[in-house]
Amino acid sequence: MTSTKQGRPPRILSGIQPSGQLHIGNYLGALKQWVELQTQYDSFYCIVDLHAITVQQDPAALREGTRRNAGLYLACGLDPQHSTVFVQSHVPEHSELAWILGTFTPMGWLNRMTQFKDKTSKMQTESIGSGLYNYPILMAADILLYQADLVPVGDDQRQHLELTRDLAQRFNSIYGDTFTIPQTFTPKAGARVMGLDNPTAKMSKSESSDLHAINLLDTPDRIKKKMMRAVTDSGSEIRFSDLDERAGVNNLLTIYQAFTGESAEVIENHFVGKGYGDLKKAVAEVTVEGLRPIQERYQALTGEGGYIDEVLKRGAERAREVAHKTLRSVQERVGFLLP
Ligand code: ATP
Ligand code: LTN
Repeated sequence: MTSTKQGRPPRILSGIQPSGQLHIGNYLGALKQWVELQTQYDSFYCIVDLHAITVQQDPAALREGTRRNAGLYLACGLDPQHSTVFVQSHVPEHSELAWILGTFTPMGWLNRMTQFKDKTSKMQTESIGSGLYNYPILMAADILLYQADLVPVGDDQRQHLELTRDLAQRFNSIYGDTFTIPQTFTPKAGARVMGLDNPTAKMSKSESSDLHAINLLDTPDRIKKKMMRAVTDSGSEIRFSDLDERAGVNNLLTIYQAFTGESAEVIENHFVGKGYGDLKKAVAEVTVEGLRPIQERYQALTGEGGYIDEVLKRGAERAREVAHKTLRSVQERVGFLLP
């Protein structure tokens, strides 16, 4: 690990909501990079339950989703020796810093957030919770509390990261150097995996259609069935493309590339003279093989009673140490009388 100007190893923070089943978009866009980066950074990876409740959750399902996310983080390869894995609500500093940052956030900045617009486009204005509107502020608090240098996320989070940087800069310019300005890290392949049933919309946990997403715990049979029914087009050419009408085939090729790590050229050559059926079969195969070790580790981990809870407990303790230090310095700078 190299060290930063503060004389400590560079840090990472990222998180995923426990709002449903994790899918290959979450894996290829985020988790896979987390695992690859964990040995080079002091890494903090959280399960963002405070974010999840910005839309209504069933309490039992939320608890179960939180444990399942933790198990999947570990099964994907996060190693508690290298990574601090914790639940966001176990570290109350997140909510406290979010409140303070909110007082520095112009509504104009929040009004520009496209994720908020997308998520609320079909809701009645009166029923939209203010937590959903303030969501990016809590995300900024998550990142800034740990003085993260790097935030590995999928493409859809770029705008939230920009707001985080703007907020940090605004605070620093008023009160002096307080927060590290974080960089965004997105993968070359897999930063934006699209829905199999609708390749013009990103794959998402909250989409209810059964054919929309490949979940990390789907059986090989289900993966094959979903892939074979993925939307393509009426053409026959198997090439990467940014045309909307080619989005289905492009998405399948992207998934193939993210799992195999092969170049676009090698992949296109591989599929010369083949049809969409062959492509779907090949993508299903690399997906099944890519998820197999994760599923095996997940079964083993969840069989070890208490292991996941123990990792989360230790993770929260370590996270709190770091988070508390930043919060204290913020409270001091804004002029709170410290107890
Ligand atoms: P929800 O539908 O509940 O809002 P989501 O599936 O979009 O959830 P998040 O918890 O919002 O997932 O995202 C967690 C991480 O996974 C983020 O880094 C996000 O950028 C990444 N991610 C989510 N969906 C995709 C996708 N389709 N392709 C690539 N990365 C994705
Ligand atoms: N908003 C993110 C999840 C998230 C996050 C974070 C990601 C919450 N806090 C901090 C990176 C860093 C999303 O993917 N919807």
